[in-house]
Amino acid sequence: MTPRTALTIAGSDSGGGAGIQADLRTFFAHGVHGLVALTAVTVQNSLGVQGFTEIPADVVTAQIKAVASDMGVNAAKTGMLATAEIIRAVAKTLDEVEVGPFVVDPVAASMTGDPLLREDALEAIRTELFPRATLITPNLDEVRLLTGVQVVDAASQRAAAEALLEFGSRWVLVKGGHMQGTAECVDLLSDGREYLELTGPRYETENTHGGGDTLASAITASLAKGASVPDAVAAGKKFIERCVAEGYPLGAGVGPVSPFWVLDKS
Ligand code: PXL
Repeated sequence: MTPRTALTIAGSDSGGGAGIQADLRTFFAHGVHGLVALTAVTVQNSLGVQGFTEIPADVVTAQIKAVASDMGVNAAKTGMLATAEIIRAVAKTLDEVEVGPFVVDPVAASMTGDPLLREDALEAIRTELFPRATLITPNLDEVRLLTGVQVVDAASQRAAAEALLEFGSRWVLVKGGHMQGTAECVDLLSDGREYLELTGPRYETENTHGGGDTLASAITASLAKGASVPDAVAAGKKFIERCVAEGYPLGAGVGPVSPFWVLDKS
């Protein structure tokens, strides 16, 4: 049996916790074959990102076309895109090939605060990628960078969702995990008609590296298998909760979230 496929258009994390490494193991954990268009190579460990080198935009395009034309892509996601040139190349390529539902995780910086995007590139994410996206999945720092809205409560979270939908995605998931002083993590999913609150536990852990990537790729994997956006997001939230609960220390800084619990199932 040929499995479903999902494509990640993202960067490599030498520490193996985030980026394509997180995406591929999340696809695997969902029984989905992972495809990759590599955008950048980061040099990093648990203490931070020492630097990155981007892949030439035409090579990013060629990777997407190679897999889409031959193997087929049932769903795709973007993570670290590094430059405005790569973002424009991805947008143009997605108009030319079929990739199914398309999730944009607007990665701007690492958990340690190191930039993963050149400065002029945020505007390109808003104008080139959001209008093509089935779903966008910003955290609260990215919401502030993209809209200027500072989310502090349910009302500002809803205002942020409305502002983000103006950029043209079908759905937005405003992730509440970074909200201060809340006992639970409340994410808001909306297509402008429905506003769905997803509430889950907040775990006391330092080891959350790769959490955003893992959630976006879990959602993408479910979409590749034919789930609706609300079902894929609900399943993705359950998956990331377990991965956060089981994150482990590795190195002196921030350890990764862990999908190892799926091994218990076999
Ligand atoms: O979690 C965001 C992210 C995405 N992609 C790469 C990263 C990180 C965070 O460090 O390194 C390659």
